[in-house]
Amino acid sequence: ISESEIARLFTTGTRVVRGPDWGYGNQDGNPPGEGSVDSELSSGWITVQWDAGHRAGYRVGAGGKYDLKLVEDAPIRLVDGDDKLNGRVEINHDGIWGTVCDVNWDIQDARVVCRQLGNFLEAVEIKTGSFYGESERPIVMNRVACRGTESRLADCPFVCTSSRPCNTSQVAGVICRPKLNTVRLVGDGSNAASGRVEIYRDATWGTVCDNDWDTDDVQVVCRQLGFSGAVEAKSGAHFGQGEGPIHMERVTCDGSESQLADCPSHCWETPACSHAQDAGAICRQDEDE
Ligand SMILES: [Ca+2]
Ligand SMILES: [Ca+2]
Repeated sequence: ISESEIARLFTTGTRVVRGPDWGYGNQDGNPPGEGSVDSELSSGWITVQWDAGHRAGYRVGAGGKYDLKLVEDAPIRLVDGDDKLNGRVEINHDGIWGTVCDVNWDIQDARVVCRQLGNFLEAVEIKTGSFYGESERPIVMNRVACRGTESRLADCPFVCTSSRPCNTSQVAGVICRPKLNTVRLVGDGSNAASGRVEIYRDATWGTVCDNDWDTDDVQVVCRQLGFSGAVEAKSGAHFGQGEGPIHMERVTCDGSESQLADCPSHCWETPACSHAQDAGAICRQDEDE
């Protein structure tokens, strides 16, 4: 996360938490607790007004030193779909999960939901009329009116159901999907930083053939996923064989591309290889540096 992204996150009023043993060095010696940001980031510093009464300064982000965590405000989730990317929209307000009414529910609203669930997601479709089943939970938002650019569903204008009740058969749902050319690392023995390389294309996840697969290619995959670089390219389905299409073959990254999809490959031809040749990647993690 960059300094400018941190500045965007730690704005005045943002709720923050500090756990036991989180003190970097001897930064303030204060106990764990909750509070809110009292002044915005300047020269790498913010001040926090703690609920316990004390006020303290924190240096955030510089050199990867973090003492604070944002309190996740109004988190959302999709439930009762066939995976985590589709389902009934639920939002947590004051510790209670509630649902959303489908009146005025549209794709602009769904865009905000999918983005809040993950930067790599986009909205495909909205569902209305309690498509994912009725729920016992209270309906807490009605006539949601997102512009589509908000970062959280809670930031969109809406009418409270205390003033405008909504029927339990009118609960809203959403279908999200990964954006085109999103990559992921999966398979046997995989973790966040290593696994079989899969890329999302033609509305489905597919693998990459290991012909010409090398560390220049892995470098690009790792950076696209937010790692600092590559450790090793793996071939021969090292992390197990994938399913579905093989989306790329003879990948020829020079290592400077920002995403795997920018690298030349034989994309006019059906790859002449099998899943026994699925490519893998091992990325560099901080503790390896
Ligand atoms: Ca709307
Ligand atoms: Ca290559």
